[in-house]
Amino acid sequence: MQDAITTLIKNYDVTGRYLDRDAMDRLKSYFETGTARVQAAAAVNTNAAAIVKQAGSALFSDLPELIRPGGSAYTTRRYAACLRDMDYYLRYATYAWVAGNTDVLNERVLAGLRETYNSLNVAIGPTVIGIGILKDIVRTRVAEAGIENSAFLDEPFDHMIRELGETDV
Ligand SMILES: CCC1=C(C)/C(=C/C2=NC(=C\c3[nH]c(/C=C4\NC(=O)[C@H](C)[C@H]4CC)c(C)c3CCC(=O)O)/C(CCC(=O)O)=C2C)NC1=O
Repeated sequence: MQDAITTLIKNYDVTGRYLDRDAMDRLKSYFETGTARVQAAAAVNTNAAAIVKQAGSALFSDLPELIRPGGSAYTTRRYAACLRDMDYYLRYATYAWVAGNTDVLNERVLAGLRETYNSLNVAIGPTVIGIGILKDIVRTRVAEAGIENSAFLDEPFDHMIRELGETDV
């Protein structure tokens, strides 16, 4: 698992370079957003259950066929698995904010996920929509918590949407 700092150091170490101006700028921007990253994670943390519930309601009201017979969230077991997955996406997004890096998502969330979903007949398109809904709710909540300087918020959600949404893998 990589974070903003280990990734940077690794890149410089590979070529035996001292940290230069560019490295300083990148580190500076990471440290400058550091408090906001942790605050955003804390704001989500205390509201996680409500956020997941709200996102689930929005997803199932946008796509009611998911919870009808034949839908991929039909039956209580699958419904619960879907909300649990949404909770995973949310929790790992907060890790990625703090790490300043999306590597944790590749390693812990996205690896093999598409294959799992395909083999269990879980709809990927609606999952991508669900992650987008989570992103919007989180943005609103973090803004309500008065956290500024939060340009990093969308990044992990966009990363998961991009990786999961790709159709050519
Ligand atoms: C931390 C990383 C991690 C992830 C991401 C993860 C996902 C994950 N979701 C699963 C199932 C599932 N995921 C869903 C999800 C949905 N159904 C829908 O209609 C919606 C579109 C969507 C919710 C947004 C469903 C319904 C299942 C159950 C499928 C089945 O067993 O029939 C499974 C199969 C095993 C299980 O049921 O637990 C995995 C591994 N597991 C992990 O450990």
